[in-house]
Amino acid sequence: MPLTLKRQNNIAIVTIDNPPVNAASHAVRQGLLDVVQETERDPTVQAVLLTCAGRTFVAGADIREFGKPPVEPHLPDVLRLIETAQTPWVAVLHGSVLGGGLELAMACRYRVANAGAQLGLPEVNLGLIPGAGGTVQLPRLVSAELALDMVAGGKPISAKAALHAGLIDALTEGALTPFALSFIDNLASHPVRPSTLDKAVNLPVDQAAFDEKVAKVTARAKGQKSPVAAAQAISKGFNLTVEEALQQERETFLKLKDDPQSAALRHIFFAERGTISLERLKGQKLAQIQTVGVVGGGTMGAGIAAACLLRGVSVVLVERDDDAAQAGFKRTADILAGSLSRGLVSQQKHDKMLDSFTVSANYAAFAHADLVIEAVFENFEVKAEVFSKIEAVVRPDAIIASNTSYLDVNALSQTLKHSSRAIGLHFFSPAHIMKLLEIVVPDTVSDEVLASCVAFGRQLGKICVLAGVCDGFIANRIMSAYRRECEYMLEDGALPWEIDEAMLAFGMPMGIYQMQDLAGLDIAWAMRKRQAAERKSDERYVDIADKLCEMGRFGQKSGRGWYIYDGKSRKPDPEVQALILSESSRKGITRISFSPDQIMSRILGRMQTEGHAILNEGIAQRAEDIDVVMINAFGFPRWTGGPMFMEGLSGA
Ligand code: T1G
Ligand code: NAD
Repeated sequence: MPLTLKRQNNIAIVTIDNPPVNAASHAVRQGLLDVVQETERDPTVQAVLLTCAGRTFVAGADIREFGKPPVEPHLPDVLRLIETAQTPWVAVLHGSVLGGGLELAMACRYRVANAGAQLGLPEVNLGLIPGAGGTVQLPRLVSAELALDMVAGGKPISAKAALHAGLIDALTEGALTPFALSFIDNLASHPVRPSTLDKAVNLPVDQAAFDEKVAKVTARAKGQKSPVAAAQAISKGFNLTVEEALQQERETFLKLKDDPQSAALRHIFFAERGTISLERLKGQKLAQIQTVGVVGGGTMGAGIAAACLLRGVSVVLVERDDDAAQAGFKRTADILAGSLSRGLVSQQKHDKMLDSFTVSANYAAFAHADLVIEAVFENFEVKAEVFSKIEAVVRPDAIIASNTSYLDVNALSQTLKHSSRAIGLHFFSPAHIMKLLEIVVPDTVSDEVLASCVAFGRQLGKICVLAGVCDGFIANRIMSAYRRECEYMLEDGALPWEIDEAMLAFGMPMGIYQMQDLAGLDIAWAMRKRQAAERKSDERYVDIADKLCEMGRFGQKSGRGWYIYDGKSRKPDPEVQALILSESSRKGITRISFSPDQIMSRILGRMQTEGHAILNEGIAQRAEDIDVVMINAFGFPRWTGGPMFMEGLSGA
């Protein structure tokens, strides 16, 4: 039984212990039901103190139970009993008080927390809305505006913000249970407050402003249903009785639970948490990585340096010369200043980061580095020279990594005397924000180095995915494949802005041509030129992108690419259209029109075909990893579950 009940004088202390996150599984619900019935029958119980063992209070309903037939008692039924109990319940909160866990806490008459607690209703991230009363309870404890943000946005708030908002009653930096017991003692001299659902709902301070917030939620949702449903549940709830509002919420919750979007979002929830399960990594001695060296202070080097500093790792950055080193310092410091100005870090933490950050033009600065990551130009010879310079100065046990986007990490490893310490750590731009880290596994890397880099990636808060060595690994290889497919469609009849529109309508954050213009057309051009020698003669090749580069059109940075840029505005360019039409006629292709669905079906088909090739070659461990990569590298819409999950769903 994941729940114990013990008495301390006239206080009943209930402890839930259901690792890893005390999810409100069937056994926990049954246990709570038994306790509320037992304590309601016992007049000697003055109050019930509800706490959890382990690292967190209840972090929600048990998501693993969602795909199965529901088993009684259902959470809302148990919570209503606690809500209306004669004996007041006091919830004692620590860790992640989320979803059904916060609904349980709000069903208690009082809530006390420790300073580190986070409180939220993240159900929208699983394609759901709260299903045990959260949309009705919350706007009775906090303002309508905050309730909308929390339920439709899904982001948790800190215990301090929760105290300020009226969501919790008291906060402690110290030991929680003694604090809660003395809190209960103080209650004795006060009448027990009404239950949460007996409170009047807090109406919007400014209805017009509130409606505007709801409209923004709807616009931002793009194709995802749950945020819109969450906003509707809150706004409609103002004009309903408690019973009507609870029923409305439950109906919406059950409908969304059976919606493919929720199945997709639950798939990704577990896929992102199960990316690395290699036997060879278990029990490996992990290198402690406290100081990281970075070579190259450009777009990626500065981002990687900031990503490390923001997670408390010291950084030494080396550039070609002092001017370039100072430029690298400034790029990184600008990123940290941005985090400070957005209140993501305190002044104290900001200053501490700058104190643990040094730049130099001398490789000897890496003498104490535990890991050195190169992010210099995407050229094999330049990277090989940098690798040998690093190996010449670092400790024998230091790890040497490359942030290359496409190059052969096996060949690069072999340029070292000790190739077992070489690995690929492929960050995505901007490296201090993007959650994904492709860990590229060369044939000769040691298990200890690999395991240490997985741990290091998690230390940086990254979702780590293992990738084998091939051109572009998982993300860029699939991107190259569907980019080729898009170029075939350009010759066959589509236009760049039509393809981008179709991708945006599908839910991608950006079309492929807009994305290329942002990254710069020259990087891919360099890669195509390098690949030219290996290209099969019978392989279809589209020259349009090369011709744009020969015309000096490298994208936003040159004011023209696939689009024409005038300041912030981006417009289709008749010159590009003319080039595309002339290429079709030069190749004798009769152009046809493409509907958005036809465009997306070709792109998805290509992603899935390349995904299968990657799986067959063992470049990716699982199909789920490909979904995790496409969603976290390119913003493939989460509520689809990813290209491989979609194929499973639709057989597309
Ligand atoms: N159910 C089942 N398993 C869960 C779980 C949950 N709610 N939350 C986490 N796990 C597992 C996870 O798969 C992993 O397993 C392990 O716990 C550690 O998780 C009625 C309907 C709590 C902030 O959305 O956000 O309540 O891989 O690696 O980084 O209205 O987990 O070790 O086998 O993520 O420290 C709402 C989801 C549910 C919270 C901890 N609740 N969880 O993060 O560890 S819907 C949520 C999280 C609901 C009600 C509705 C995070 C965390 P394994 P982890 P972490
Ligand atoms: P960049 O041109 O912005 O920066 C490269 C930096 O390396 C420059 O500042 C240059 O001075 C420095 N450099 C070059 N040779 C050096 C040497 N011998 N010693 C020290 N410093 C040297 O390039 P970037 O966009 O940051 O890309 C860097 C690497 O990261 C490339 O391999 C690229 O493929 C890869 N990458 C890029 C992106 C992206 O979106 N830009 C994403 C992932 C990976």
